[in-house]
Amino acid sequence: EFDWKRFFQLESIYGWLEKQAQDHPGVVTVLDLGSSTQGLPIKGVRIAFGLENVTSVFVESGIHAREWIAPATATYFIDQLLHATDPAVKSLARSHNWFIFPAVNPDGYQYTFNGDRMWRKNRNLFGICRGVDLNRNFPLSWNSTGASGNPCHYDFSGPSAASEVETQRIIQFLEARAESDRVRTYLALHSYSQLIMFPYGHSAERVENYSDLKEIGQKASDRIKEISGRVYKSGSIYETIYPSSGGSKDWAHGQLKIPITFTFELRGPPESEELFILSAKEIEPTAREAFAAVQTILDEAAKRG
Ligand code: 0X9
Ligand code: ZN
Repeated sequence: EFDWKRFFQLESIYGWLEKQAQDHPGVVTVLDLGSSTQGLPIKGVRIAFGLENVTSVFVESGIHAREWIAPATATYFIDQLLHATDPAVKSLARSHNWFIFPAVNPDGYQYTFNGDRMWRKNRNLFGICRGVDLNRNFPLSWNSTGASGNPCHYDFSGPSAASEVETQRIIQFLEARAESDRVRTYLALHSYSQLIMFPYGHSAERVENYSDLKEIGQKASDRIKEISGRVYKSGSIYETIYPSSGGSKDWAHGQLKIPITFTFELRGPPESEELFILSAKEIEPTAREAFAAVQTILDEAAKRG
């Protein structure tokens, strides 16, 4: 049985996605972005209740393998959008189309269960070391800052921009669908640090809608504070966490021109513990506050047109 009381492996997540499609015919479609480096599908769902003229939200989750709270939160989002009885959530679900991909780095995710719990990158082989940090591999100011050229490092940006098939799958999908499906929001889920961040990561340059994103991010943080008392800091990636290039949101915003782009750094465990290993008890409260933040982001974005 699938729930939010423990962490699930890739197969269980994919099985649960298929079940949602069976249970909600005409609303949920399972999509596959294509095969990973090691031949696993990159599955997600499209949720569309069939209203005309809606814009779409794209949720990318699990690009970093060890951040297990991200796929768990993404499936929580799907569950809420399909099953919530709260009228505000029902109306939010219907007023957008949703593309939600819980585990865009399936090789890495699987490897954190059967190899190394602390694995971050994909599993592509480069001589004696493995893995490209997919969140350094996107083709906007690729490899300019906060990324390594060494395949043995945790933040290896890859041999070239968009060298990795996982990166290419996301890019191809969005290049094909962003216009036609009117994707106006791109959300990425990570852990840990309790941050709500927007572009850019590669430079201090302010995006054209900086003040909107700053205000929207602040409202989302305020909302989380109300819900759980947790403090999430908000600001641009560059000014909030650390400079980094080749991130998916920088590309989605700077290249694809998706206006509303946020990266969530979700909860981590207490500082004394291994920082990516969050107790399963934290899944529900973390996902709940993150979903409330998503509601706020979309409500606030709608107000601003
Ligand atoms: O370093 C990262 O990629 C992210 N932090 S994490 O601890 N989850 O690894 C920060 C991502 C910042 N986002 C972009 N550079 N787009
Ligand atoms: Zn991450």
